[in-house]
Amino acid sequence: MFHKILIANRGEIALRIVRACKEMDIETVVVHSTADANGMAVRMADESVCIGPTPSRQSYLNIPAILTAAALTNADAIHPGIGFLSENEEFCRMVEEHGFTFIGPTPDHIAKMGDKAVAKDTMRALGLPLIPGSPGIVKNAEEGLKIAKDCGFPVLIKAVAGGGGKGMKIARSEEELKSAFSMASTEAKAAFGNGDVYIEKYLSHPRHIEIQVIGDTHGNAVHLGERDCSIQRSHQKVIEECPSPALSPEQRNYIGELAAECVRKMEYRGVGTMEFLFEDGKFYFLEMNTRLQVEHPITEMITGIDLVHEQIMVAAGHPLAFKQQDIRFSGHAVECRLNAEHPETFVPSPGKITRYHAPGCPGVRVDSALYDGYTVPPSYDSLVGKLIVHAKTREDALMRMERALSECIIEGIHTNIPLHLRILQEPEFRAGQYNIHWLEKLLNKHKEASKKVAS
Ligand code: MV4
Repeated sequence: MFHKILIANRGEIALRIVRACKEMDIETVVVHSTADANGMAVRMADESVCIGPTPSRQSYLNIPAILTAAALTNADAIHPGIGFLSENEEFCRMVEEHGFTFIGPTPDHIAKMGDKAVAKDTMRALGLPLIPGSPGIVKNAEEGLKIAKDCGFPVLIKAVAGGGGKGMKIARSEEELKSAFSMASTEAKAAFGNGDVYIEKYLSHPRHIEIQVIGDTHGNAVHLGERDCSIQRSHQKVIEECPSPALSPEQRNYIGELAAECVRKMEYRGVGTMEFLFEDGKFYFLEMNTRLQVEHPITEMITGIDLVHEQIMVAAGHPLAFKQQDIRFSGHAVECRLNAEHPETFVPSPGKITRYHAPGCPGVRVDSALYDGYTVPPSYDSLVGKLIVHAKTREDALMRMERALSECIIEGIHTNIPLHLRILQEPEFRAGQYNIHWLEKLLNKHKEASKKVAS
């Protein structure tokens, strides 16, 4: 087992990993930028190394600085956390080349799943259902028209180099296709330096369902159920829950087993998440994330499995401690992402925390690095914590979430807690009747309503 792990990340996820290491009696080194010198993870780690100034490029993305810190502190392994270098093939390769263990998949799997076309080809070959459309890049509008006619309008023209919703154009008819095709390609060329596009059937009202998987280096792989991540705004998840209110036990087993089978066949090592769109009872593979996810705690709450603990065990060469038949799903979990932002304008709201009180009682978990007197820096993303609840039923979990949110005190900055409370009041949300567009439609409705009041 590792003696010392270096955590190449910051904020709540760095603290999350420090905590898992402490429970495993593994020493921790946290690297940080000058802006994060007072971060909770730095305070809780056994050691910390300042690796550069505030800009991520000069700190959390600074590969030589991170590797040097690992060497100077005699770390055995490096945990990349989420974001930053966590899906960077070159970093993964360099970590291994310098004699450290990368706590995550192999560089080849990072590269394969990081290339959307290769990921789709891999999953197609493994029998996963894909969104109908072009097998690869579409050279021109004429070719695009043929594909659109095959799969039926509306279609989505997607930039190969795009992601997170960037570089996507809808075409609802033959007439629209030509202009949409050239706009998508031109914009992609300008935005990403690569104008290649592909075409897919446009799914107009899907849910975003992701499957948690984990594989070891002994040929074992299991799934840990799904998470419904459809409550999102501008491609940023806001609330996640599991199990999904939209899936039947049969659908859950079907897609879970399929995902686990793919991981087994790929000989994938570590935790991973397979993302799907789910519409009218059908799943469509979107992409695979080769890292831990922000929303991993809700899966931990219903399975009782510590995913960071498992990541470390697998990276150290241990076989999974459980088979698929050992995994039990119990109750319902919900996560509200706590952002330092204005609840209506979403403008980031960094600053000094003048008062902080976290909620408690059974079934309430707070993953946050906030504390009284901490200053939220303006230079990183606005996520400052996650409020997670667990209860026997979805109704009880939503009730508990409302109580916990109301009890949560974070003063000195704006947070999106009022937005969460508003969402929880919505009958459609309480009924589990929502898709990926639901929140943005709700916010637009509120915006229209407040304009009317103002006029
Ligand atoms: C789609 C889609 C509908 N139909 N593809 C957005 C970012 C990228 N991950 C893929 N995305 C989508 N692809 C087809 N053929 C709708 C989306 C989409 C979306 C997907 C998942 C979660 C949130 C989303 C928000 C807007 C659009």
